[in-house]
Amino acid sequence: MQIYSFPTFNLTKILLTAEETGEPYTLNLLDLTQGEHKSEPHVARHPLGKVPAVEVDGKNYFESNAICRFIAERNDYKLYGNSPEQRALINQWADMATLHIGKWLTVMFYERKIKPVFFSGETDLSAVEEAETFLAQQLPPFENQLKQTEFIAGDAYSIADIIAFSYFSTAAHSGVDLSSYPKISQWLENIKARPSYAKAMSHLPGNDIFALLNQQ
Ligand SMILES: N[C@@H](CCC(=O)N[C@@H](CS)C(=O)NCC(=O)O)C(=O)O
Repeated sequence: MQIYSFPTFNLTKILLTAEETGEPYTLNLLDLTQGEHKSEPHVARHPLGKVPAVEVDGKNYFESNAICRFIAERNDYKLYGNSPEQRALINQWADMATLHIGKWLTVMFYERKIKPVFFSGETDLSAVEEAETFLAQQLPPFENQLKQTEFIAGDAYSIADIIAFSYFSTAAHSGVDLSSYPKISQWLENIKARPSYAKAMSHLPGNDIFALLNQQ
């Protein structure tokens, strides 16, 4: 599998899934500052000129969550449950993490970090306030679930954990305080302690998905 991306939390999902399942891959880093993600060859991979995108046997695929499911299915459904019921739970938590919590964590990350650092823009305080309001509603149910099960969709580590983790990994950079969520905080540390995390990060400059951001 050829992966095309610049370092971003959506790439984290794919790298962790590939490392956990044993999917062989080559990471091709695109230079964001040179606009390589908007170049003709990349737009052929991703019609919106976004990252990540992957190529397998001459075919291109985009959308990071869909790619995680694809990798898991190619590897005997590892990280993706043993039954339609298990997959329903995994998809449910992955979608909740993406469409709700992840959406607001992304707003915080964009407004507080990406916009000021890369675009010299001013943080939109009303957008931050809206995101904080929704996160205050949506984080407690996630915390409660982790009080009941070791992983977000049950007793097995799955792509739901990986997808959710990738959004949560932005929190420290956006000033989102998770200290009142001890289960979430511990779950994040446990994922970082897995060998797959260090292996995935070893492919990135600075061994960190956010190294580029911190250099700016
Ligand atoms: N839902 C997409 C999000 C893709 C996306 O927005 N990628 C961002 C980086 S995280 C990007 O390419 N931004 C550059 C741009 O839109 O020009 C996925 O999960 O793959």
